Amino acid sequence: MMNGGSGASGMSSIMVGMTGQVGTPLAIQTAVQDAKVTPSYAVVSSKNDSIVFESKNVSIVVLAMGVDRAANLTGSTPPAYAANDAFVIDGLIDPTLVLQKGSTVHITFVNLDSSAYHDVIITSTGPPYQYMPMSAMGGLMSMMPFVQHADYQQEQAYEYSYNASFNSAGTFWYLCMYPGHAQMGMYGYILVQ
Ligand SMILES: [Cu+2]
Repeated sequence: MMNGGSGASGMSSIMVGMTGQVGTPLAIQTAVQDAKVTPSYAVVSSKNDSIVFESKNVSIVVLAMGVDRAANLTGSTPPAYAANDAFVIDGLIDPTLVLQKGSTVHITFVNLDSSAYHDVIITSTGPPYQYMPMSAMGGLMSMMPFVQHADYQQEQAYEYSYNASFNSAGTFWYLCMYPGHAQMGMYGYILVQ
């Protein structure tokens, strides 16, 4: 396991290398408003905590934050496995995303946490995840830098965008690569059919 003493110093050097001023600034209010705009091709079910996309050209806004903030923002209850941090997509917490094979997803990631770095990546490797999820990333399909937390005094957040392609049917997950976050349940499920 990677949780020993020698792993800690190696981890801090990785974190120094991967954090910093990453992401484009935007107003927190803008991010919250963007997240409330659901495209016509997205069928959002709060009952199933799922979003079915009826287009192969998909755009999503993925917000990262602590579970309490997510519950306040959405008015819904985080899944039981989400211990600390969560994603909010189209007003749902860690929803299952149902995509069509051959889809391209334009991901706009915004960190709305007040204190922690986050990112969102796609993998075909399912939970449980280790403290350093990199070690279980045989199925990594996308990568992005960690984005700094929001500044609630200045009402400013940071975003980072990229495209992910799903060329084969199957099961995938989106998760945060920051050490410990996926291990503590910062992930959601993707079904490509
Ligand atoms: Cu995170």
